[in-house]
Amino acid sequence: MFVKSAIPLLLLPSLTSLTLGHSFLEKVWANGVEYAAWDPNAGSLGTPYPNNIPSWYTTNVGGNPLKPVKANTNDIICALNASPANISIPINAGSALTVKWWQAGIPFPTSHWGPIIDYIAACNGPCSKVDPSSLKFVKIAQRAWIDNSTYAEGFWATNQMIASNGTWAIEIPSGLKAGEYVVRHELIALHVAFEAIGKGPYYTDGAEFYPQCVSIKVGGFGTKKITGGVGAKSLYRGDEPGLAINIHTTPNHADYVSPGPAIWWGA
Ligand SMILES: *[C@@H]1O[C@H](CO)[C@@H](O)[C@H](O)[C@H]1NC(C)=O
Ligand SMILES: *[C@@H]1O[C@H](CO)[C@@H](O)[C@H](O)[C@H]1NC(C)=O
Ligand SMILES: CC(=O)N[C@H]1CO[C@H](CO)[C@@H](O)[C@@H]1O
Ligand SMILES: [Cu+2]
Repeated sequence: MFVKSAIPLLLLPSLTSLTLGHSFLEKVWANGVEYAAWDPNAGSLGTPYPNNIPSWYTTNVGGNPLKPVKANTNDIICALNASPANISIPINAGSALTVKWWQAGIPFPTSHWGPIIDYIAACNGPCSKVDPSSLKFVKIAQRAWIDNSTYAEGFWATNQMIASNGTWAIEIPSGLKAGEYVVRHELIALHVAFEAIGKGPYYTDGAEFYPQCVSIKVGGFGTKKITGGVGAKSLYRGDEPGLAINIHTTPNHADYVSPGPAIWWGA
């Protein structure tokens, strides 16, 4: 939220609601096939939501973050006013779903240090028809602090994603049972997470959540069935040690604990 547009807003009357510098998915790859992702900025200017992309619809113009105050609302599930993609893309269990973040010439602001966490939920039928609030997510991957290099806050998963020009590979668990699933991929930025220290759950300020959802279809003969997942509205409160934290005091965060549940046994 610190990033301001350098472009005089008077020159861009139709874009005055955009906060440039935050981000959303530009592309997705699965089984060697490239797919476009949904561009909410184009959507706000009249581009219809396509019926042949796997990333979910959202009205999140500017790719803005959700604050802890939204952690128990529908928006935390798959971004602001999200609804399901019309297709679920084929992918083999055990292979990578690769996503790419990009907006306004950058993947994501480097000042937005924090973890990258991936979840998966079974749709129990076509994901295009699923009620988002019925999805029960399990955590399949997380990466947070990496080392004490580069910044006074250290080098984090978000910095690694930026260094890879916005791309991030999400391994779909091997042996996952055939069916349609929603992958909930999320960046969490901690640069202003200190604002929530001592404020209790669901505070108006603090850590920034950037969820994005992609619908996939797994084939094959896997046997791992997802059990024990939780609704996305129960993932975070905002006052966990990994969310209400001042990361600016040291580049060493080896003791950092990512928020949310433990990694699923099947991942
Ligand atoms: C970074 O960590 C290394 C050990 O991995 C340590 O030797 C070095 O002093 C640390 N640097 C800072 C600035 O804390
Ligand atoms: C980084 O990504 C942008 C947006 O997709 C692309 O135009 C550019 O060519 C990429 N740069 C490199 C070095 O791959
Ligand atoms: C034909 C069809 O079902 N289109 C849907 C595609 O996805 C968007 C976003 O969820 C829906 O609004 C459309 O109804
Ligand atoms: Cu921000």
